Amino acid sequence: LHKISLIIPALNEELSIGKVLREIPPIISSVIVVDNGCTDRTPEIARELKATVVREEKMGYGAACLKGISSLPEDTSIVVFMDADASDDPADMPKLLEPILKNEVDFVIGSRTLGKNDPGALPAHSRFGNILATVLIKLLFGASFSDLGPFRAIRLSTLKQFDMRDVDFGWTVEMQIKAAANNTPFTEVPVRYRKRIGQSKISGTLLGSLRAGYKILYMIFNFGILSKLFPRLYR
Ligand SMILES: Nc1nc2c(ncn2[C@@H]2O[C@H](COP(=O)(O)OP(=O)(O)OP(=O)(O)O)[C@@H](O)[C@H]2O)c(=O)[nH]1
Ligand SMILES: [Mg+2]
Repeated sequence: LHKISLIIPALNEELSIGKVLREIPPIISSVIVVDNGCTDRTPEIARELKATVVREEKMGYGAACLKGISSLPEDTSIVVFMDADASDDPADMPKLLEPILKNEVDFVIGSRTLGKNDPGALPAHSRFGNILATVLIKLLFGASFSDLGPFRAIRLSTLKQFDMRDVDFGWTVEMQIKAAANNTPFTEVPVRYRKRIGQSKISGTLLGSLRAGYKILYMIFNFGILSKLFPRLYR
């Protein structure tokens, strides 16, 4: 039987974290909220709702995810990542996990471009960035993705092989590039994307979007070129 753990990186999401945690379906056996330097009530609310709360002082989405991985219950076999801002719909979780539970793949990305989006949930520049990034990944690695969305499920053994490094916005694309480079069996399932609750921090701000976009492209070129030159480093 699989033990499925959920990691939720959170930076000041007190307006949404309660709703997110209340909607988590029973297929998940443990929930870790990574407090990435919150100055609001996010960690208290998460604790009240019986999540395990761990703190990561080093800022950054990837840093928070890495902390979550190092805090997983020992018997975890599958890990799900989901944002804390209520933009991902926890009701999609069984659908997201199904291809792994059926032993068809090791990694599943929740695709927001294949799924239904609430109006304005996925801004035009995010769509554009997704297309650019996924086309480049296809050209450099031959793997077809339709999104770099944060909502995803992966076997823990596979994730450990990836030896994830990026500490900020390159995290999601790093996982996908490594899946492509390692020929990891993966698939995508359509997920719903909702308008986030609370203050937008990346996609809704110009600076945040530019930084994230730059980081994502840097990751793709770095791995895309270096992994071809030094393939052994990437296995
Ligand atoms: N921006 C940011 N988010 C973090 C950090 N650490 C954890 N997070 C959490 O990571 C998730 C994704 O960040 P978001 O700010 O929602 O990023 P986004 O979805 O690209 O853009 P917006 O929803 O428009 O802000 C959220 O649950 C954040 O609370 C961090 O250092 N920076
Ligand atoms: Mg968000």
